[in-house]
Amino acid sequence: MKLRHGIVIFCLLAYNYTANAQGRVAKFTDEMKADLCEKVKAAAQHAWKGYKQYAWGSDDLKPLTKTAKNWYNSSMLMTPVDAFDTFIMLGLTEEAKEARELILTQLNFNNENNVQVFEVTIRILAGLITAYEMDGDPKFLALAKELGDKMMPVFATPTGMPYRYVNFKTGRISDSVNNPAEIGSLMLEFGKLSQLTGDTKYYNAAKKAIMAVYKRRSKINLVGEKINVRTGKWVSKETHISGYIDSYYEYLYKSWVLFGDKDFKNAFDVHQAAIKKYLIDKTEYGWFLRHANMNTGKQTNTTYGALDAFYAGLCAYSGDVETAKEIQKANMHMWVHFGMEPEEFNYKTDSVTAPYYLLRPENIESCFYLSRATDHYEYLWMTKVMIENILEHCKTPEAFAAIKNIKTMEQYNSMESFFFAETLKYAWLVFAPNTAFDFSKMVFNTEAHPFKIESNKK
Ligand code: DMJ
Repeated sequence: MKLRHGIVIFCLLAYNYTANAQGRVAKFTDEMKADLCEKVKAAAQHAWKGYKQYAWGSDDLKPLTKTAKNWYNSSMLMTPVDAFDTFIMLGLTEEAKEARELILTQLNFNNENNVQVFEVTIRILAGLITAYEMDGDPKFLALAKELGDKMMPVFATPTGMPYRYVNFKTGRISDSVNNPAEIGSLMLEFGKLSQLTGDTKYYNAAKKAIMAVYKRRSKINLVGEKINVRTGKWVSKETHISGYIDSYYEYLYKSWVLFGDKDFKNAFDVHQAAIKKYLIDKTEYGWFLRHANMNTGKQTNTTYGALDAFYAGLCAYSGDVETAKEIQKANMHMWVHFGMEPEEFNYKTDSVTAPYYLLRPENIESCFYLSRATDHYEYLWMTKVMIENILEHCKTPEAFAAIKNIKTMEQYNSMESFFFAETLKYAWLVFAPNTAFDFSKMVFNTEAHPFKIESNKK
């Protein structure tokens, strides 16, 4: 991998913010932590102000045209639902009040939306569950239950694996070619709904679905990228830890933490051993994860990107801190090498294959888990670089915008709700006191909505 001209200076600077002349990581003072917490809070307020002014009641703000965007026919309040618990956590009481009021007065599912079950589950169902657990108003739980019930028809397949879409009005389900991430990443939310309502049907359906993927793993314990939920046959045998598969692994581990069900832990351990054996690619810039054939383990591609960066955090969280550190080295290289992380690049040819940055959280998320697992300042320095880059390049007069091309830093007309739910929350948590999030009491879903770990586990 060759370093580009100009990037070299950036990389040297990047190294300097983590290490002093003796090669030791410089101290990160309490004042610096407090200052960064304030900067992140101000960013959340700024982004919310833009949403309020130009997109109130809609799903998202389009920050460059200052217009509103809805995912479907009717708004699902993606931004307020995703943002609500971040505001509570960051102590933004006024903003939390506004989001709460909007959700409780406007959110309903009496419409004809044809929704993607995975996205609506991780953002809206999870956001409502967390809102209920944090706020206590039973209306949040009633909304969560209504939404869960609307989505239950997708599980009615011969394999138990869900269809991707459901129509709220007709209950019609569609798209039988699904993927491990969208199939598996319903477990925390539907399982939690069972705990809160006392009705086991949600837990059972979601468990049958995620375990149906596990059952169809290859002889070398890897899964493919696409699967037909009617026949149970793999449609794509490409394996990796990126989009379409990523949070399937994350939910196996987190479901073990949340529900104490050993089936999840066993499955996670089996996959983790295979991923380490076949997918990790050790380079001088850190450990990347390759793409391969799920049956042979043979490499098919050496692309890596923003979504893959979550894996360091999952390794740290599940106890494999040494692997996590090496992967985070690669993650940080990816960010610093280009001045901001690309959606995807080829780490062997050093070429960017998708040049945009969508305000994604995964790299910072991994720093959060690693900073807790190691107590090292290094991950605070890394987060400082990333969040300051975001504040510098993505800020608009009204809110924040994604980047269309990280080479030119031209902005793109999108501010995804996960910027509130995850990117800002994880960045703030990295600098906040450890008491702000207690791992023995809470688990984050894949959109960083915290769920309480019940003592009466299933
Ligand atoms: C989020 O919706 C979730 O983190 C999901 O698991 C992956 N994609 C986005 C953030 O990048």
